[in-house]
Amino acid sequence: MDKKVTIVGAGMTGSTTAHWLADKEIADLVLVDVVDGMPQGKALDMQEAMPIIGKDVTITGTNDYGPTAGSDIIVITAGLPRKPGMSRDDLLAANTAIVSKVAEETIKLSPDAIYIVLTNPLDVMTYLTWKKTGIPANRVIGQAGVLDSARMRAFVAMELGVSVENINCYVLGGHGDSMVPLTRHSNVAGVPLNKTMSKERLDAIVDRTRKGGGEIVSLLKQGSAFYAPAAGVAQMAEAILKDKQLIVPAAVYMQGEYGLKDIYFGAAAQLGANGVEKIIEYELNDDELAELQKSAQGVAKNIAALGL
Ligand code: TXD
Repeated sequence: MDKKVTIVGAGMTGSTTAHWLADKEIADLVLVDVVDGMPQGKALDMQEAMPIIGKDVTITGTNDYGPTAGSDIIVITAGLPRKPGMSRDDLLAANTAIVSKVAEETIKLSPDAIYIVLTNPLDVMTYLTWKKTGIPANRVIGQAGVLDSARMRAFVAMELGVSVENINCYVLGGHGDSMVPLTRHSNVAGVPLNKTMSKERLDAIVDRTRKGGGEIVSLLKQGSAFYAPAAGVAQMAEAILKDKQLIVPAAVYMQGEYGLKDIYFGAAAQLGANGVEKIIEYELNDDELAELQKSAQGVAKNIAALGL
């Protein structure tokens, strides 16, 4: 393949991202991890699955960065996941050290790469990656909104018994409990969401969406969600590699949208060969805007704590 995607952190989300991407047959894959033998073992196992699913993808596992050289996309999932009872912000200190190193090492060998960050706390780690790589902000994107919106879409589909393909939901804001599901802009085959169910049911879906990550963490008891987050990364990587100009909610660098500046934050972003090609700004009412700004304050506080 003439495209290469590197995934740093070959744990649950990293290896599952490789799995979804291999199935799309759009790039060769490199899995990097600090654990001796683990990325090599997972890569080889996945490589051996390729004849079965009929995909000509080369998957390499490594503990050093050499094989990552010339990557088109670098996905960062390296870091600690949440344990039950932890918030995403509790991961800040440990993951700052890990993500800084990963960003600094990878950019040396792949100066033209576009970064997709997954490590939590997501908005802050995306900002950190942008700073540590020193590349233009359009080439650093955080994955959260695709996942949060997909959770909401899944819950709406379960409620209404309608195909997930008919359901459009948009969750903006920081990737935390203050995220902002935009119910007014969400719809089922064009019908506004609030016309499809009672306010009570819709409120319950909004609440479940906000707590969606925690629901999985408490069920799994160790680690956090991985199938859906990884599917989100794979969709974003595909949009970039194929220059699809696909609009998805993602953590992007805000330059005045919704009155926000100098933070990475969840907004609708058009993804193409240059990474973030455009940010789409919705018309929000005063309540929606206030919720977004409140969410932004939490992210800004953590970004300030990085002391960059
Ligand atoms: O939507 C989202 N953004 C998220 C984010 C959804 C799910 C998980 N989210 C976060 O991603 C989670 O809170 C964590 O911060 C990361 C990774 O979660 P994952 O579930 O994949 O964690 P694992 O299975 O522990 O994998 C992390 C791997 C593990 O194998 C470590 O050995 C490795 O990261 N690791 C490193 N790899 C390379 N280099 C360094 N320095 C390193 N340090 C740890």
